[in-house]
Amino acid sequence: MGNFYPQLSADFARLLASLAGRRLAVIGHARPDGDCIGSQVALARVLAAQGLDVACVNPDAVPRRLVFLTKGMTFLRTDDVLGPEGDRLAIFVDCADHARAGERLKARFPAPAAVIDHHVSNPGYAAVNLIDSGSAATCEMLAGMFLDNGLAIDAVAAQALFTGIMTDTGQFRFGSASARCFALAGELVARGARPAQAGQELFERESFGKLRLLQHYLSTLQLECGGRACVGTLAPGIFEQVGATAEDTEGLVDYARSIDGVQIGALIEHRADGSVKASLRGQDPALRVDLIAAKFHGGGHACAAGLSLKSGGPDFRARLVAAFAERFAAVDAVGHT
Ligand SMILES: [Mn+2]
Repeated sequence: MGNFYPQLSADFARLLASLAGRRLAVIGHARPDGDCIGSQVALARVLAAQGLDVACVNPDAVPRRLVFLTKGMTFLRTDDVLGPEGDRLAIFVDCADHARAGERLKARFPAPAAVIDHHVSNPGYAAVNLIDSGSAATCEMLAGMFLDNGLAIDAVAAQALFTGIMTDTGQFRFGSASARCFALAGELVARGARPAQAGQELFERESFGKLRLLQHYLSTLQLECGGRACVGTLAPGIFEQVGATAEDTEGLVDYARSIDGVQIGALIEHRADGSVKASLRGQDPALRVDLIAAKFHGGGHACAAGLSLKSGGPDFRARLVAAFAERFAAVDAVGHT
């Protein structure tokens, strides 16, 4: 038994004791990723093994490529919990802020029992706030806390946790992939996680529409800030045009960042209703792309952040590039990167 999270694991044990006999909702964020779904599956299974009535709740559907983690699990949508089914104590996972689960779930569960998350921008909006921005993934935190507390992790939960750590570390490539990540991944494989299955489900089952969306995104890429930033845009209607879905945008922005010399990659998504969404990826944590996102009411991590505006305005791209330039100047001034 390791001692992965001495303080958090003690807090988690107290939380677990306080939940006895309660009905629970394990809530994830909009456009759920591997870490979100993996956290929900694993936490729900461990809580259910304690005899608790648990449902997972998401504002959006489980993405096609993550369905392999959720077989046999109860995943509800926002509408399902607006009535009596929603009389549950809420635990939010991987949600940097309360509204990441959507305004309706936030309103339905105004006073969460707990939040378990690794986003640096998380303000702590629950009664119990288990937050560690030094962790690569919420699944890493959960795996460590389960093991520290001697809680059994079955093969399904192990696969879910492994997948969350794998996806949030970019297949164990990002700077956040610590010795603890690898140690926990080993523990999870020993308990039945199957790396080959996770890799196959996630990366070898692309839709044709996804590749056509990528083709379009690549065709829009432009270098900015003297080649230190690269921005690509998706125009309204592009999803219908190429036969892709909103979840197919996942990973596109990484191509912009992957160019030699580019320190910030961006994906701007314009919608027909005038709203705009942007994903930012930084090469170096010192760039703090979450601070850039925050200028547009967004947030996230030092190397991965996003924002969403009801109305971007015609000059949104220019304003975003200006914010990049400002950030580069600030970072250069203190001698980073
Ligand atoms: Mn995460």
